[in-house]
Amino acid sequence: MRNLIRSAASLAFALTASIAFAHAQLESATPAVGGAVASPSEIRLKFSEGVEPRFSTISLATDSGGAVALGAPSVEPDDQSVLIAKIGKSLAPGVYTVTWHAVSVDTHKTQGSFNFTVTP
Ligand SMILES: [Cu+2]
Repeated sequence: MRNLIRSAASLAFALTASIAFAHAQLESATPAVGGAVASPSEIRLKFSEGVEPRFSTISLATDSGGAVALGAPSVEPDDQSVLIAKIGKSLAPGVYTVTWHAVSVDTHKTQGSFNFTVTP
């Protein structure tokens, strides 16, 4: 009986864990996480599931914390898991921080940030 309770508990935990993983996690980005690129024209974030562009945000900041203006986020027409924001100007060389808040199609919220470097 004790074993049965224990396996029921671990099954419940496994189910909870798999539900937790069903949120929009960042799978890849362009510019890449930690990458070094020439001045990019947009930021593309690939998530593990579809996201709602109206409720999701991408922001970009310089090394000194200054905000860089971005266009309103959108998703790829044929792939709702790719969130895109256009960068309105060319970026000076330096380290930039992307901060994102995603609301997935199941309304769950995730967030994160990463750096990339713009090369001269
Ligand atoms: Cu979720």
